[in-house]
Amino acid sequence: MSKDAEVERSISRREFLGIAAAGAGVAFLGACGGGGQGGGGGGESYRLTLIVGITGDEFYTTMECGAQAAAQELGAELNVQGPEAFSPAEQTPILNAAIQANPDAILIAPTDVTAMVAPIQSAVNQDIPVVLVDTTIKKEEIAVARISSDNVKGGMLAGEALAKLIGEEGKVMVISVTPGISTTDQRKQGFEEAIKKYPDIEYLGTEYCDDDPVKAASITTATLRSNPDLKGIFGANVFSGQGAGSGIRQTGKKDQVSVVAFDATPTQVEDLRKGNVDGLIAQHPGDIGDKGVRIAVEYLKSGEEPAKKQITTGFTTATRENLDKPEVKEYLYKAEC
Ligand code: T6T
Repeated sequence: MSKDAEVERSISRREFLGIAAAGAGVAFLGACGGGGQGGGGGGESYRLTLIVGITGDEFYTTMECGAQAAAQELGAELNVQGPEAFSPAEQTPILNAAIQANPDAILIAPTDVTAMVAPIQSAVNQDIPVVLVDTTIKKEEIAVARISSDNVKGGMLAGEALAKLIGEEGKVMVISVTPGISTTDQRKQGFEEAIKKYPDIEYLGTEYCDDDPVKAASITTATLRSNPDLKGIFGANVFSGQGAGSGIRQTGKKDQVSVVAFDATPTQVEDLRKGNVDGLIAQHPGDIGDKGVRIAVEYLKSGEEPAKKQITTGFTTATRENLDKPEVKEYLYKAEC
């Protein structure tokens, strides 16, 4: 199928996800063997629930793989759920239902720093320990711990990488999801701090795609129409980055515009190979999931919170040059476990 046909055929993300989620709903769980039940590691089989930020996102699929493997090893049972859109309105009823099921602990990636405080507080009020994975809330002290990347640092890494790619001069922009998501807001902050050092870089600001790659692609093509001399784009997460990549593909401007994006899904890796994207900041979602389960089980066993409540996981920068190196491949995201 030609690229243009591929682009023309693109359907709205929600439509795509409606289809995918129907299949993925099954695949999502299936992808990771549907709950540990391993029975190893100390006899007590805790029931854990992981609520991701959005389904159909390989960042969270990879996180689930790490979490399921740890649950298997520790003999815990892990069920995974998530909303079809990265929104507190869709995530809250899922959390409320999970609380009703009274699991031993909940791991959650809150979809908004403010709106998810009260729903998470109600879990804590019912003595269900909560571990925050990836994103956080304003009142994070109510959680046992938080495991995430250092997103400000990640944004600075992206800013430095993009500045180098464009020769430290020219117009750049950021495409992010929506204000109020702790991770992508921190990446934007880090990126802005990094490029401030370069007097010849003109920052056009941030546009939001509501986690829709089709919208991110049209933001890219529209910005290129109004700024035909655009030189760089930072995509703050999977769908912002995938959209920037397809926008560059659609306009054929890959030799003019450099794109650095957060995350490393199979689609993003393909765009990197083809030159529509020039650098990826891969997080380690498998480690976030693994550590989240271990901390939850340890807390259930001992009642002790970890010494440090903020546990920070690493990054791996992927380029066309190092993409096939084993130490990079290891951190590319999975579509299934
Ligand atoms: O970038 C990740 C995650 O860290 C962020 O909180 C939300 O977006 C992703 O899931 C990727 O789509």
